[in-house]
Amino acid sequence: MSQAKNKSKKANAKNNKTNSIENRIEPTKGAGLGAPNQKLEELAPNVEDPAGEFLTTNQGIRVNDNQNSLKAGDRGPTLIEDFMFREKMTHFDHERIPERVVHARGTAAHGYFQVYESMAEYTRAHFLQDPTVQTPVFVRFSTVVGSRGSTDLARDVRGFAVKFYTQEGNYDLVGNNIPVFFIQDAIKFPDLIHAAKPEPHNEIPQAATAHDTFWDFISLMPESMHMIMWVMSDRAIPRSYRMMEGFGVHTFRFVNARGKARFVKFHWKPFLGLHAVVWDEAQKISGKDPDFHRRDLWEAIENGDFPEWELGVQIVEEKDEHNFPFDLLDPTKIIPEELVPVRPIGRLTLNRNPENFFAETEQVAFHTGNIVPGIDFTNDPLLQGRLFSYLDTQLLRLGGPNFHEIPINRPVAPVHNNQRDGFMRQTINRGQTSYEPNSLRGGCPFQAGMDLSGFTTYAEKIDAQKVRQRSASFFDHFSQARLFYRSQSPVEQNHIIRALRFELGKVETPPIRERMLGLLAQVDTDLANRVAAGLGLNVPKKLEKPLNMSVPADSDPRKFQPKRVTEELEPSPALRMVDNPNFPVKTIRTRKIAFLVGDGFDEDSVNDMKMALMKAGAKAMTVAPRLGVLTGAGGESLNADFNFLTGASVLFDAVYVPDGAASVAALQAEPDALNFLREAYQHCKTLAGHGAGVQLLENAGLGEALADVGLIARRDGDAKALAENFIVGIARHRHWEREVIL
Ligand code: HDE
Repeated sequence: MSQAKNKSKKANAKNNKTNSIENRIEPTKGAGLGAPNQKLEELAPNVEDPAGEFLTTNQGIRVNDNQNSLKAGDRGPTLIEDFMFREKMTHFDHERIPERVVHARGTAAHGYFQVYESMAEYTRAHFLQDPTVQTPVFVRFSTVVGSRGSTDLARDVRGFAVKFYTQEGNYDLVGNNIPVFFIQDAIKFPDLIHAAKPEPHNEIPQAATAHDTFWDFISLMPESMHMIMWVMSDRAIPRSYRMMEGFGVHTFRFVNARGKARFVKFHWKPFLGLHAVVWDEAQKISGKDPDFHRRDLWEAIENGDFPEWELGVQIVEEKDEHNFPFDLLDPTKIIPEELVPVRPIGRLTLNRNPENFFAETEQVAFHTGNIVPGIDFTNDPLLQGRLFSYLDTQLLRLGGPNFHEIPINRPVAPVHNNQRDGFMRQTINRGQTSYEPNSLRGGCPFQAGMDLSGFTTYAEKIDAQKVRQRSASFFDHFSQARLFYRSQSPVEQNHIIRALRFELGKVETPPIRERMLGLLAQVDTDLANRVAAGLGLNVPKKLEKPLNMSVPADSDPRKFQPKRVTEELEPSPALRMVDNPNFPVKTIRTRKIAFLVGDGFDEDSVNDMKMALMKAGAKAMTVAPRLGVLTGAGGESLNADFNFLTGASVLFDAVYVPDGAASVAALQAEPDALNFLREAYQHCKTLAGHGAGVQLLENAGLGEALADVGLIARRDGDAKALAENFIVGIARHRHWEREVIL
């Protein structure tokens, strides 16, 4: 391991010289940047635009009357002859396809990926060779448990699925925003998802794990404990898709042109840093704007604030496979960055929203089996199961074996083979032959040698018996859960505890709660005691022995007990969100700041602050007692973006109350304005008041808190001077010292 460590460190250092974080962090801005996107060009002929066109049937017949069906007399029955009516209604009746069984709720965008420097030493993948090549991508973010119409802010894992349209065919990196998973073997996946989904007898609750069946399953599944720590943390309620990490989760392989293989883990690191909302806020956003994340992504791209991530890799030499205190094939484990650094290798930029949600976002079909030469699988039993599931699920969801012909799924690389026919076949295959070998077409299409990008599987040596077993190296279920918990800041630990109190508090069957406390005690006794205190319970003295967990029939339960690991891993600061050393650059770019205003606002106080925030890349939006045009003290007009019914503090990152006595008086008369301020304060956001605006903060009961770092008041002087401090405050994201730790 130490050699692996040294080597990766060296590689990292070398890379950092050419690509220091300051150089890399400069955002790609503005529409039209980037080389022409080959995938978008390829999609263009499929885009339909009705501008200036006649309404027609699907057969191209122009429609003369789209208001009335054909009837026998104006009060008579509709005639079956009405082909226009029947075609329109039939199409409508068949508009729905099955939603994804998991990850049903999602949103996506186009963009491109560019490698920083050639990775030829590690992989022969074409898209990782040339820093001048921009590879088109389509990226879909999702939640896992909820239905298509559920809220974005559910406590859940987020999917982070990237389809690279490379010159060698499609490569899909179908990841999550959490680097581990609940289970170690794919055969448990249907059980896990059934337990998490709404309960089957009453279909309650939607998009939530806070119910009996989920925790019943988890309490019997100690291997899930590491993942549970992540899902109970703020990682599961991100502020934005643009502010979360992504992970390939499994260990994969890189294979270079000489056939040498190394293990690799993939990471996506967002340029905007890692940020979350608080749970109370998440629940309120779910009511005020269930499309919060979807809207955020869409608007950022429309505004030219292109979301960006850096692709990083952890590379491990094959000879070091067994030198870690965990198994690289176990998807409930991470490789701490302190053991193997993450080397940044390229940048992902999303710069174009889809034209049509259904055609692109809903019909895109990701598959872990879509890989290109230079990348290969490992025997992670979760990955192996996924290799079956994704293709299988597309067949049902997209209606047959030709879903690869749907425009969004088509590679930009040419497709030639002898597969034929099936429902909805689009390709018109010319010629007599549909088999290989053939002489009638000179053997076309040919197989490709490795030098011509022919895919070859890495020849891993396997010499084993067929067994239904799990390796003993998979049986440490708690040490990394502990590592994660102990690596968090106190406020983040508090959030995990409160999340567990919430979730287990919703569980109605007492033994499930108790079993969970027993498992939590294996992770950390302080954690278990604090969760127990919130539930009014005591932590059971001993873990039930042998643990009542899923054990194969005819097996000895004693052989399935979690392994105790005495060697503790050092806390990893890279696992926390607050003050994570990987994200040193604090920015307020793309943050939304609420300006509370009424008629009579002070123009300078509004405009100076607006300018300063805009310069720093944030967006000021006005919230007023009413919609329409407001008039300032000096007669200037200002449009109200929201009133107190359509806007709420949870939809903004910070709040500013500008000067203007009449404006403040109008706000004072609006009880929701004071609630707005109190709620933003409770969620630890930065608030600022200027001139008379300070009075409103005081009237909201925040007077005493004005010394607080996150509350910035100024009765005199200009808004410009105030802005500097305000921006520093917002860049901290939240002022956690305000939070009461219970
Ligand atoms: Fe998935 N997963 N998954 N999953 N998954 C699906 O495929 C599955 C797992 C992930 O935006 C399904 O097209 C099994 C891990 C994402 O369209 C399905 C197992 C990770 C998406 C499926 C897992 C993921 C899916 C449902 C356990 C992170 C959404 C619809 C072995 C590395 C992709 C579909 C999109 C979707 C199966 C576990 C990520 C049923 C059997 C671990 C991001 O095929």
